[in-house]
Amino acid sequence: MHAWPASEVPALPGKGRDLQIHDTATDGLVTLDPGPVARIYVCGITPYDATHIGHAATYNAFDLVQRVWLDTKRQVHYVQNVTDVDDPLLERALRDNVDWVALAEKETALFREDMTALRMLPPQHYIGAVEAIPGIVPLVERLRDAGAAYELEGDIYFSVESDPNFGSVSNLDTAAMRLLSAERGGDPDRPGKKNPLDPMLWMAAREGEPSWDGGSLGRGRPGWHIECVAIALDHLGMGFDVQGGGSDLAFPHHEMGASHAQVLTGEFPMAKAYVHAGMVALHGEKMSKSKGNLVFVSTLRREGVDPAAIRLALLAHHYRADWEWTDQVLEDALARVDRWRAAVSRPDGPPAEPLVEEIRAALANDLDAPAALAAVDRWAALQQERGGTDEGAPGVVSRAVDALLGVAL
Ligand code: 5CA
Ligand code: ZN
Repeated sequence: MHAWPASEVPALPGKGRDLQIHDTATDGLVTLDPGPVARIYVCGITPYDATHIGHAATYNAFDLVQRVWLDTKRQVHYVQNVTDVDDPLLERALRDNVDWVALAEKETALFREDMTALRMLPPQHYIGAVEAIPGIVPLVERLRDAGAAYELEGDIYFSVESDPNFGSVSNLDTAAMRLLSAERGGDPDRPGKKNPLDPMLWMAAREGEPSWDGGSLGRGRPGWHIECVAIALDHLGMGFDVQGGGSDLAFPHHEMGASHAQVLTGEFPMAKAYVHAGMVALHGEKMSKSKGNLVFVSTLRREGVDPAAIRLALLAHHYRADWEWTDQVLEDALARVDRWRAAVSRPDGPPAEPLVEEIRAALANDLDAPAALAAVDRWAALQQERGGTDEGAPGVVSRAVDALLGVAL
């Protein structure tokens, strides 16, 4: 499917630094050394209630990763999926008595609008689960033929015991994995499974639900984890630089995906870094579609909130932190946009180059956007209090804020 238009990324004087980022698998910072083309896969939305501030915060983190890479004069190959068929989408369509295809299309269209307004860089490949089915079926067949998958009443399950590295992404004990599996789309209590954690690869057609030709698998639809593996391997191959998502994807989604890929290719790991963003809450609870405690980007936009302020509200929190959306967060961001705009709207000002280096250093250090914002705040305050004589400095600052933070002043 088509993604959304790219906003221009201004070129800056000098060159950015290599990105050091937290990897969930090793629970430490890794310095990534991508080749001339950095490769990133970011898990996309399940399109039934998009785009809430939690989604936006997660995509903001991975947009920053790309902006750091682009600033090191690399190209970026970015792939994102859309889980346009899955249980929660079908359940919502049934609840609201709407066609599931129409629901997915509507929410995906809204997501594109929100991403465009927030100046998130688009993926080169934006792939729906449905369109990926022809690539998913042969992978499931291969896993089954290799003895890594088995059938249970027509459904096909992946055997986690077939992967010697199972557990290496999330590093959780069995009890924790079992709990999260039940919470996040798994079915640990289904009788007949070899291991309660085994995830579904292919679900046999159910009465009243959409299904596709699965060749030797029979009619059905794909499981969630194999969807992302098929799309990532097809467009990026093994050993890409970053797989990204919110922290609720570390287990089971990224763990299972890593296992599928390992058994399929015999290679390890699928991604050099597994990077996870913190969860955004509202009224003390994680913003989630199932709970319904959501603030939508599109609602804010309709109310006339400047997308640049929404983006600054996201950037004011470290991507790995869990944080809470409040009116105050938005007010602070609105005030910050005003201060920054006033500061760059003069022909001269304090020197820009040291600030550009500060922003670069902050982002290269595990995407420390709050530190980058603080540096711009200091420059803007200096401009406000004393001004400066460097001709063109405000223009450089404005371009740096755009190129590195995705905020158009
Ligand atoms: N389609 C799958 C991924 S393949 C999925 O998880 N979709 S989603 O719509 O539920 O979430 C999309 C992304 O937003 C995921 O990376 C998820 O971790 C992230 N996300 C969801 N809720 C929040 C939240 N409250 N705070 C931060 N990120 C969130
Ligand atoms: Zn995914």
